[in-house]
Amino acid sequence: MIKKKHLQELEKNGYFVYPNFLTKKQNNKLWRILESLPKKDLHFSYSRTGEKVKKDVSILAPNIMTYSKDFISIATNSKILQVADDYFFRASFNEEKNPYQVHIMHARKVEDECGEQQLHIDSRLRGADPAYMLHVFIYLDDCIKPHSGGIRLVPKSHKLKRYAIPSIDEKKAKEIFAKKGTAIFMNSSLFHAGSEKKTPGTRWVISLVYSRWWVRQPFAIPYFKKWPKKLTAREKILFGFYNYGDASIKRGISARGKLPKLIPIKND
Ligand SMILES: O=C(O)CCC(=O)C(=O)O
Ligand SMILES: [Fe+2]
Repeated sequence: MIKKKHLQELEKNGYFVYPNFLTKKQNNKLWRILESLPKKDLHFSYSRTGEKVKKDVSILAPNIMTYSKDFISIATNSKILQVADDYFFRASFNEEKNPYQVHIMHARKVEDECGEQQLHIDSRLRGADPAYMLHVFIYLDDCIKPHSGGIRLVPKSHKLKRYAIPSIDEKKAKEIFAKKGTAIFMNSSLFHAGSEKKTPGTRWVISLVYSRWWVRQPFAIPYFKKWPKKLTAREKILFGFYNYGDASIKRGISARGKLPKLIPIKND
């Protein structure tokens, strides 16, 4: 169960770690689906140097919710929505009944050896207030010791009005050692990075990101043609189906209801 202390940690430190978010069975199923994706659907990147050296290759599986309803269930899981409600209803407007959407959902694999990433933020907005993006990383492989490719984070850096500076921030970075099935909830303005991997085998992580409804999704999720199931109304809301002007006109309904009065619920 998500507790108040988790939400407080997210606010104060910019993250919290939630062990056993997935059962072993769920974890292994998701892992197997990812491993069986056709090579043509994967993106290979050479993180540091741009050169094709084995040590730096990482593999990205984009838009994984289109592969299996199991990924849809993760993205719409009540444990996550409980956190997202708390996170996004803050500083939203009275008229906004659904203030957030799935922003992006992908999985990243590093295998055997891979170099570390540099500390970065994916939200692009440093110290964003109100927070407008929320990351949920889910380990699908154990990262319980150094060099297994865990994620490192700089606690409290979500409040800084600057980007990461390696010479200052690397020494404050904390690597998250945890078993597979663990979820790391993170304010997307927190400095973080994948760490170096030297152990044999895979390290898959799901990156599931939510944003306020008015942020442009990097992939226009409602326009995907292939879904593994018919989406429920609630799932459509969460995947941002009503956040596109033209889509809502076609359906004869208004995307967001009345335009909000420009007064936030709370003055924070
Ligand atoms: O794979 C990881 O450990 C983190 C990935 C990440 O933060 C990113 O690619 O933006
Ligand atoms: Fe990142």
